[in-house]
Amino acid sequence: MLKDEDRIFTNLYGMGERSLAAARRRGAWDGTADILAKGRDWIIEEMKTSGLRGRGGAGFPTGLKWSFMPKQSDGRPAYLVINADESEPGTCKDREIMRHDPHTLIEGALIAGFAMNAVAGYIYIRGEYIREREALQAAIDEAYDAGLLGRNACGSGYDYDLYLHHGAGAYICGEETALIESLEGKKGMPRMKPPFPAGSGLYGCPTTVNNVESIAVVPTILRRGGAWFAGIGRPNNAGTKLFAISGHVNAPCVVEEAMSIPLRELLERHCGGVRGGWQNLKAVIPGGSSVPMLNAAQCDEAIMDFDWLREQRSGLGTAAVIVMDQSTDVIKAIWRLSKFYKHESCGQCTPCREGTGWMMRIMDRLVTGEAEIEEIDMLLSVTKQVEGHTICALGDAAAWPIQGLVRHFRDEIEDRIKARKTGRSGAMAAE
Ligand code: L3W
Ligand code: SF4
Repeated sequence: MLKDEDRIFTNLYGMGERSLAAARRRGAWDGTADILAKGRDWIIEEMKTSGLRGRGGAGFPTGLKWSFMPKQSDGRPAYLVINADESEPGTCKDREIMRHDPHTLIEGALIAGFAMNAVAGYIYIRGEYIREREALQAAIDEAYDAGLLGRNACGSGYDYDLYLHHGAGAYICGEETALIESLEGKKGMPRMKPPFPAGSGLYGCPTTVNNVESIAVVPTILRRGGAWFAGIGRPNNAGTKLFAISGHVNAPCVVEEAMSIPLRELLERHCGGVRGGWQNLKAVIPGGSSVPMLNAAQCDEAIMDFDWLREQRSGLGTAAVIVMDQSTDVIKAIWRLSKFYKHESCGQCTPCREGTGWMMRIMDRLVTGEAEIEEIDMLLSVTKQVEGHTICALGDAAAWPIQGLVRHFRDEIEDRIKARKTGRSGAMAAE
């Protein structure tokens, strides 16, 4: 369990003001100039020591990612891009940072930008986050007025501008290269990688894309030391983490906890437990809609971190925990996600464009029980042809939840098909 003194986000619930003065009282912008004075190499090394892994879904080591940025300018400007296009179903953690604690993000953006010698930072916020955009812009304006951003930012001798840009409602713009395309004013379509953004990103220039939470934890890590952050959680799974918990719990919430907290403790300590008690649990999606679900037996043992969940053929993803009790029609839940991915596919690669349609159409038949038993394996085979064969991770994200469904609930799918054939009405009609 995370100790109160180790909490980074002390205004997560908006109990205090979000103004610069209030943020300063909570410890933000304390000694920022001293941190910058320690230099770029020190900052990057300290971030590596902290063990912070990216909080946007992939868990790539943040310090290592920063170290890919060129040390010496080759004439091209460098950029930091902050991914605030929080669109993964179930995920609403970055929203809380932006609307209640925006100065943690802005201070982090300055330090991260400095560490990678960026001339500017861009925060790409999802279009639907209108109030969050207003809160963030007001905080950016305050920071400029106080001399914390802009020319000679924070008295460091370093010039750094921070811009807020809003998206227009496309999930795919949360993929880092689609986001870059969108920032450039083009249609949000992912690029092939490599080159990675550090080599050629925004306007063909060195760019690092980081998630909001990854950047907002940076100032506290550097004030308290990388070793402090690394001491929370398990090796390779360090730090504090925001979990967004929704679904069949008594009190859904966003909460900052220690990485590697057991799932059961997370739900019972912060959410009043599963509706109807732990024994009423059916399945949990532990990391946003893109990762395969856990069944009840796995949930008994579950440790909420990157490595444990990966060993279980699931993932921490964005740490959006979607809880489903025994009343849940899991086939329908995954069918709904299939519709989502089909709708959000940008369509530029064939396995994803066609495969998401195939998967959704078979799911249409499974959810009503109209399918044949053989179609379950046909569906699995389609997921295998999509997985790993696309430009970006959306193809995988569409395939994995279905694979998890079949792995854990094949019996339920078969029962529905058999019930339909024998005329019993166990089947749910698709909406
Ligand atoms: C330089 C190398 N850079 C990797 C960088 C890369 C990126 C980061 C991770 O997908 C996942 C996805 C969603 N040289 C590099 C390198 N990098 N190798 O490291 O890269 P990658 O490709 O592993 O992942 P990704 O494309 O960033 C993200 C999953 O997250 N997801 C959630 C998505 C939704 C949100 C949201 O709503 N906020 O994030 C949930 O699971 O499916 O698997 O920066 O450039 N050799
Ligand atoms: Fe577009 Fe899908 Fe290909 Fe990603 S995997 S680039 S969303 S078609």
